[in-house]
Amino acid sequence: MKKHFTLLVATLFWGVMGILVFLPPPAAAGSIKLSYANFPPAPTFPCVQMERWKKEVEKRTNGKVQVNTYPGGTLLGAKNMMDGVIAGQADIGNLCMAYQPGRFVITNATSLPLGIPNATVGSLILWDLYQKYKPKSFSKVKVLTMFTTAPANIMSKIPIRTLADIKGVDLRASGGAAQILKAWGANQVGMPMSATPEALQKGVVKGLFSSLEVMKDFKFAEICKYVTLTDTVIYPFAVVMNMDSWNKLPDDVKKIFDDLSVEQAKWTGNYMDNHVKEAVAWSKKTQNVEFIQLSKEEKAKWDARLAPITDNWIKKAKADGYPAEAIVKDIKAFIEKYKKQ
Ligand code: DTR
Repeated sequence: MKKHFTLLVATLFWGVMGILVFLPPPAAAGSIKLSYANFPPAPTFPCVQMERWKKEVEKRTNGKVQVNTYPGGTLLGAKNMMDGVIAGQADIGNLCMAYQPGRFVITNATSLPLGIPNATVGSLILWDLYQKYKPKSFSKVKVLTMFTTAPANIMSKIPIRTLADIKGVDLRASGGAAQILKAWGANQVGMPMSATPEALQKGVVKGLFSSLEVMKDFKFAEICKYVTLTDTVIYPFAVVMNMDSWNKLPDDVKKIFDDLSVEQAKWTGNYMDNHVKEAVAWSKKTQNVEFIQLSKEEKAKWDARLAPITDNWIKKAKADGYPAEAIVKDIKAFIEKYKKQ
């Protein structure tokens, strides 16, 4: 009996040891380290969403993945984000596609004046569009999520109430929004958001065209005492990952990242929409900013100037080999779908 017992214990012992020897070691906390680059300063919305993604990933992987974030262009800047990630200078990067209009033709079509009402709807539309067309411009990276800003408005040092007021005024915008400023007769100056505070300070531009949360996050309300409400176009963003870094991830981590894609898009859109409201209230209350609502007749004139933009885009994109009509039709259909929800 005693002999049998000893044998049993020995068998169990060596059995367990055997299993331990052949099992892969459990992944230690922080065993996968990923760098995540971003171009604007930490308090702005692209970085707020980055920190939220980091927190969710670290939580959902039980700390197996550690994400080290680099805001403010400390690892990669606005214009070399995509190529830097492709080259592996960062594992992950967040880019504003509007800064390279010719590179991201399909996804940048979301910044045509088609009436995207807010960032939540915009972000979901952009993600659907990406999923449907899987543009070649992203073939060298893994796309983790996409999102958009809220619609753009004019923030300026001088009041802009009519098309006559905006004529020839130096205003900053990029990508699709740039064309819109030009159509209204402004002197459009292109630069990433990260370069805008200095340009405003030095007087290189008299204002900018963007979503209004920047009034608070960049303290533009201290300089720009006027906002002309146009609620026109959104700016699309993408979060991309180096393909080798992605391929090296274990399947359970890949699944966690994939499960987060659309959730992160929606979270960011929602954060942006709420934050714009906060920034507007703050600008009115503490900075005495005047919010100018265009009269109906004036607005009709501004809208009429935008009418040819989509048709011109279709012509050009078609000539370049893109299914341009279908893209515009899809964006319009996605707008209706999400507006209803
Ligand atoms: N509207 C785009 C993108 C943008 C909007 N808010 C922020 C904050 C930080 C960086 C970029 C942006 C733009 O004007 O560049």
